[in-house]
Amino acid sequence: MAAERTFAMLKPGVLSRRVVGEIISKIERKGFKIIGLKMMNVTIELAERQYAEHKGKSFYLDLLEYIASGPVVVMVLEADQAIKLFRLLCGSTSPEQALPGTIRGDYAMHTSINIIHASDSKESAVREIDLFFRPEELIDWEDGNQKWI
Ligand code: FUP
Repeated sequence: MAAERTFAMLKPGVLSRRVVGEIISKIERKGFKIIGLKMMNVTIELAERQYAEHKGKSFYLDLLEYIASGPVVVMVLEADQAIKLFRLLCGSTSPEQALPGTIRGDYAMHTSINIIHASDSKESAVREIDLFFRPEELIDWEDGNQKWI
């Protein structure tokens, strides 16, 4: 099966809560290959581009303010079916529906601050990776463990 790439963001608050390592551990333990990783501040302009599909919705302005409110950790993850499997690991958008064991199920209480972002389609993944990473920031390293994952 061809490896797929997806975009992940640990949203503002994860650094304050000191849980960056725990969440990345869950992502690694599942078997995703991290090929891009950095910490950054997101401007309102960048948040607008990331969430353009939600423009006009009731939660849109609060969402932009939240995403720009503190540093985030962004990643590009690679795996077979990375987009679908990573969204499963994150859990439902609403923490009320996210099952225990998922990242949102274990770390989030409210939809508006649901701790993690995961691309929802191939098109979104390509667009979001391109928005947040330059090509030279992605490292396609040799994965000797691939046959076990
Ligand atoms: P997801 O694909 O899981 O990130 O979910 P959506 O694209 O539907 O929503 C994007 C973000 O908007 C969510 F992560 C949180 C926020 N949101 C709200 O604050 N309220 C809502 O009712 C829906 C989404």
